[in-house]
Amino acid sequence: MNLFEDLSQCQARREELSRGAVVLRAFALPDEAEILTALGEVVAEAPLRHMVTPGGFRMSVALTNCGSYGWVTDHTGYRYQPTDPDSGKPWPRMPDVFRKLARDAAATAGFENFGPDACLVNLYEPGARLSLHQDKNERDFNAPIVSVSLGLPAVFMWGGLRRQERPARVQLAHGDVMVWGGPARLCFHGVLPLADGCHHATGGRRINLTFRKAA
Ligand code: MD6
Ligand code: FE
Repeated sequence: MNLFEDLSQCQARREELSRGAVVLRAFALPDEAEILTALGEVVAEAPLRHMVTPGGFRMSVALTNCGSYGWVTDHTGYRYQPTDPDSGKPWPRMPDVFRKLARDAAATAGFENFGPDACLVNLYEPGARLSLHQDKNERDFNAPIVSVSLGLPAVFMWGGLRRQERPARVQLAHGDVMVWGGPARLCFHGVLPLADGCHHATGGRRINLTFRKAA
């Protein structure tokens, strides 16, 4: 048997959650080291911080951004902006390894030519969660969303187009990439409270990179 012959075993497994929503298992693993190095540089320039929702709640998830636009929230609302509200400076540029990963994942899921201009970096510590929501601050909904999971596994809630639909629970592990677009672009989604654990890449935390075409 030739161990190097069967390429199919290297290919990320592809799971379709609903029409337009695909999980690419382990898709980011080949780029793990490069991603973590680039992430360290982004976070050094624009530190992770807890933002406040328009309703006045401090988010349990800490966040930062890279790319031309960053997603922010404060008492006035949710929006994308070209500068970091803490420093007043532009967000760090999007590392090439991020841009390429997002483009390749989108294409593998059936969305060609994805050109993200915003990458939201989310840090989950144990207990951090994200309640069910739709991503609808972007200007047009033709582009998909690409979401990369790193570190501790999380339970992702994948719902429908109406909040009332009971969401499916999907485990997302280190290196998994989830892509949603087309008929799934406005589906409700969220993350259950992160469980304690220890991961070789991130310690006791989960990091999520979410790529969007914001403008
Ligand atoms: C995640 N994040 O962290 C998914 N959406 O796995 C999101 O869905 C998200 O963190 C809109 C705004 C901020 C987010
Ligand atoms: Fe979201």
